Amino acid sequence: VQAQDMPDMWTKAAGNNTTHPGLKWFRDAKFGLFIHWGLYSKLGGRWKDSSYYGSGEWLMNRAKAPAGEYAAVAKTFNPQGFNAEEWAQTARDAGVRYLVITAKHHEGFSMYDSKVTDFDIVDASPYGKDPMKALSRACREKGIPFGFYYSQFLDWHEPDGGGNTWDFPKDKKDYQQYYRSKSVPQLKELLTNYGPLGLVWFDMPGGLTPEQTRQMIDSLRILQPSCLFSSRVGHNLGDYRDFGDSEVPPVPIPGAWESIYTHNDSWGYIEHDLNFKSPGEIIRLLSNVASKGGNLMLNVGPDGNGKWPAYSIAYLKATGRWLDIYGESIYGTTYGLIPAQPWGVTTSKPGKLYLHVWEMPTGRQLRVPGINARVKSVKILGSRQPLTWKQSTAATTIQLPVTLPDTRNTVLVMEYSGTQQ
Ligand code: FHN
Repeated sequence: VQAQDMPDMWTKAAGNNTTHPGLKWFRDAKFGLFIHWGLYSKLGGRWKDSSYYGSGEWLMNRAKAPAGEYAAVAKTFNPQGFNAEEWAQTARDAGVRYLVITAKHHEGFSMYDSKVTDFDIVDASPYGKDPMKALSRACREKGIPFGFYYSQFLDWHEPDGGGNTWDFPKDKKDYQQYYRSKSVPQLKELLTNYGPLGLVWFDMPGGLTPEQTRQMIDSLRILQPSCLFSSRVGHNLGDYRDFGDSEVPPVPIPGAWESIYTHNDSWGYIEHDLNFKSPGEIIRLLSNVASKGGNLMLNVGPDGNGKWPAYSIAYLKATGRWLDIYGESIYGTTYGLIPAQPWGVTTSKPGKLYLHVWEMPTGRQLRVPGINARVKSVKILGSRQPLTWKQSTAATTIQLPVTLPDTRNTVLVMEYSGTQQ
């Protein structure tokens, strides 16, 4: 199936701002780290006597916790184990090329020092420090573009915020007032107090017309013209496109876009969720998304003490070790030139086709159809040993060795000259 045969929902332009200065780094980055961290991280999926699985950050909503009672959790939120340098180092070891963290999720609690409200980690919690200052600095020192997730409409703590109808009746809500008094001023704080941001990751738009959304964007844009805004700002006004959660488009998509997955079954920390994707699953997911031309942003959920699940640390570092060898086939690439094959997927750079071999093909004969150019060499990345191949008009067939260095994904680079279709 080719892109032109797919319905609009997949192929619609990825954001409408193709000249934005941030798009270059974003498109080359390919792998981002998402972090959901808030009061829900301390609760870990438990409210009173009930335990919830999945979407830990939705706990307040799922338990219909009264806003006042839920807010009291802040008084015991004291993530002494948080260490910004350690987080940034793990991100580096994982090979991610940007990091996005929740400044405020739907629960309404600000994980940074906000002057707009007292319901924030500095004023309402014994922790009393701004972890976002430390993290933005640590990321900058390690050369990792840093961004904030911000829930601009859903805010279950505020009577005028979107979503909380169990405490605050819907017909009494003034969404405009909410934007004026909290969202927009907070977004301005985030764009002012944390140095240059790579992006702002908006989520779950609502309550604004296209014109109002445009005005909001304009008022924020002047603070940091190089900062990207995600498509969930609403009304197709973002700079790049985010697909739905855990969604990869079935065909290559041009432009700048992102697939978003979480490491286990929840965005926020859930104590009893150990369903972590293995390094092999992450590596194949990353290469699959890259083979369609997009970025993968993978989420981890640190706990209420500021520690990442041990599995997330171990598996992300294992992914980073794979990237140390095969990163050339991910970073700075675009979608592969041929569709997915029984053996795996492809990514490309000018004059190079990267063959991501997930499965040993029958007879160790790797068939690459449709290369309309002269193949010059085929090698396994990380090895100097050239492989033998035979090219015909229909396909190039490569003879693979008996064992491949990495059974999860061994990448071959095929260099060619002349035109490619
Ligand atoms: O409701 C949120 C959810 O909690 C999480 O933050 C995800 C991440 O993409 N975004 C929303 C659902 O799409």
